[in-house]
Amino acid sequence: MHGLQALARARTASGDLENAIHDHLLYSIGKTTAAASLADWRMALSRAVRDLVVDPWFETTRRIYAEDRKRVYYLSMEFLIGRLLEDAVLNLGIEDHARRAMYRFGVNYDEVVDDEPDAALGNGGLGRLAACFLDSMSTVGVAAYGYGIRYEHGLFKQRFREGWQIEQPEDWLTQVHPWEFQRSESVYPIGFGGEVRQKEDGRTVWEPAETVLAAAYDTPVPGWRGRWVNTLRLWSAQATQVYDLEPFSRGDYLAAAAPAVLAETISRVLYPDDSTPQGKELRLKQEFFFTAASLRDLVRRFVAHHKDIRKLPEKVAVQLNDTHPAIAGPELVRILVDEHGLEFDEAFLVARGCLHYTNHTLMPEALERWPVDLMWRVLPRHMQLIERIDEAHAVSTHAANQPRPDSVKIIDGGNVRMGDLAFISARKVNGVSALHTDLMKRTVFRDLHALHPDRIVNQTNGVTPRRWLAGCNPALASLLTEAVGHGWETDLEQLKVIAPLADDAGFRTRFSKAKQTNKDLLTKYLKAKLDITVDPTAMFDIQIKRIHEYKRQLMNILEAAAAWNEMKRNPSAPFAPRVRIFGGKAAPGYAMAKLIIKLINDIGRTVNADEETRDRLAIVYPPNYNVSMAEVLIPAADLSEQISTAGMEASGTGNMKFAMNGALTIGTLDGANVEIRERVGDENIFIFGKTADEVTEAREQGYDPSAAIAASPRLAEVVEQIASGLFSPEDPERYRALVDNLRGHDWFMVCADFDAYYAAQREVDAAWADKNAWARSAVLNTAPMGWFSSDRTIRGYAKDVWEVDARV
Ligand code: CR1
Repeated sequence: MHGLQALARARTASGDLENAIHDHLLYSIGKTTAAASLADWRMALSRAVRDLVVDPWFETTRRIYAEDRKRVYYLSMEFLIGRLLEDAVLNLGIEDHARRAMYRFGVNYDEVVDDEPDAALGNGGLGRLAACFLDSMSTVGVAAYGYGIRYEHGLFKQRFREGWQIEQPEDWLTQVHPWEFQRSESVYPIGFGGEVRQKEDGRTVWEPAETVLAAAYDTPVPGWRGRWVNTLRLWSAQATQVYDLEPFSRGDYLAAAAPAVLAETISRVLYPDDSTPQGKELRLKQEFFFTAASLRDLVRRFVAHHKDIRKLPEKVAVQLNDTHPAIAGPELVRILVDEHGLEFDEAFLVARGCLHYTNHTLMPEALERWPVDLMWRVLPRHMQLIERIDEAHAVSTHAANQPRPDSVKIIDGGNVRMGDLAFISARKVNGVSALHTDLMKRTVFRDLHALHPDRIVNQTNGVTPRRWLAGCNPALASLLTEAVGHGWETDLEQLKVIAPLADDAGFRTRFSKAKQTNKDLLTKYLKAKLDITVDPTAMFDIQIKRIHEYKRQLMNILEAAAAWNEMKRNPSAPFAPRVRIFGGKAAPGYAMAKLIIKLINDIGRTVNADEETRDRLAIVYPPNYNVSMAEVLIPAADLSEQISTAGMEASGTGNMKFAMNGALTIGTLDGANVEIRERVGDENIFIFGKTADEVTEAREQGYDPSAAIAASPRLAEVVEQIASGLFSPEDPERYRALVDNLRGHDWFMVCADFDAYYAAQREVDAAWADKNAWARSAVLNTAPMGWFSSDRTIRGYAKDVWEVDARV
């Protein structure tokens, strides 16, 4: 049967799916129904669902070739895709049948879905954005490949031991990954080190000292209803030689295996740093490894059907997700010059015609720099070309005698600055929110922007409403479908229709009921998984994201402690009962972030033990926050904490997911919060604190946190309690470094914004007291979220950046 027909049938009848599951269990997994474990059932169901995607996948490929479409290649070190089974079932529209089929086998569908390990091939926002973009490119019909690394170990698992973060290795690939196809024909040798030689015919050749193989594994990415299916191609590192026979025959088995172990190290683990790179040689090798393999692959695909390599930009748009793949500039030039015989100038133009770069952060410590000597050692030919690119750029923008500011140099102070390399190598450079894009022009890229005023564009981030509304929040999704009909899943602007219903008491009640259903589910989840009891009628106040000083989880927990003090002092004060939930991991080497985790847990321990305040305040920090946990937390949130120091959070995407699911935001005017406020209106969001310009100004004027503490008795009290060991009686000195930093430095302005935050939280309490008004605001948060669908974002890239069709 034709694949599309099979898919259509699978949507109308469950019998076929049932047979397919049964056959896979028997013939692919090799188990009988009687002997099958939960994991076996999951494999069988996953395989049966994957089968339904394969024909539409080939169909999509045929169309792309037939129409000779320009393709997008999204190069990203991270794809935080999470679980795939439930998402595929949702996208294909076969959930009822999948449920029924499993039920007939006597198996609980929800347990099967829950058995899947998260594919945690990313750290946070940047990686999750890439995953949302894959979903949207398949849904709006952009011909695309995602290219990344098939890490054997994704982001570490977080445990708490006495409240301290402990990292444990993640091992999602110890089980078969049922979604991927190994492509043994797509294997490329990737070189490192060695020498560059000038041939007699004038050609330059790079002779690497070491070679590792990049082997392709493909995962199909079905869009809505399987009408379009793109590919996520992840590269796994393999040794050119599995065994070194000489030491093996001597009986030295370790030495015999060593080359393979070393080679495979390249795709072994994801670096667990978010926004703060470590300049490790292995990381540089990872970056070059997947970038070079991806470029080799896309050039091969192009030349198979087109004669003139100079026409590459007509058919190829490469997106560099941050600077991690920025070596693509020199590598593409190298391919064009050394392998295709183009002159440097022309090669650079062709390369630049294909490349685009997204910047995700302005923090100076987050901009990648590689020492020049390391680069010469690992990538000698690329280093030559980087010098050439730097020089050519200087010549084209500055007269010979005109001084060139350091800020427009790629090589500076013994380092290669990857942001500048990416900027100079790219046709378009984009920021991820309006504010961030504006700040890019005014700060990090000010001088480059002046030289190339048309290059920077904005593409505000978005999130896929399939996973982050339809999938994770069935209660709200069905209410929305009743109100506006189907169609909002792929056209989120349709939700605007519910705005007037905010004034309809019946609708508000149903909206609140959906929220309560999700809060009850979260309550059960916390009880079942962590044995934590919370009151589902309390306000669920949630901050989930990586732990970072600029994200200010510290300010959140300080405010919780100040509220607790006030409750004790003034028992009749009108505090709304709250469950304050934290979730997130700290980079293993980030000592201050780990201390903040411990502080949250210490304050939680003290506050949760207090009988006097138990009915109004609980602090909960479930360990190992990941995509699957977010899918339970976000639909259950009443209040979304987006409280970064203004100017520091490039966009945020959690903020969008919360608002979409009807949570109200308390936040600063940072990143995409600004655009959320524009849409939900001032009266449906709690904005506080310094603006980005005010933060800069305060720093310039020599901000002194001790003055801010002195001016705020509540803050002073909490800081003193922490300093004196109230929350850590077994080790009163524990928070010395944290307190010293707050009193003496406080770069992220926790003290400066504290009182404003405290006041905003009391406004939240007051608003919570009027359940009707709160529900109204919640509806008015969901209604205008069309702008934050990643479909909108992808259409923007397709039009303004890639110049490709978006059409299924
Ligand atoms: C930013 O911190 C943004 C995501 C996706 C993060 C966050 O504000 O939403 O990117 N940056 O654009 C990042 O991970 C390496 O930098």
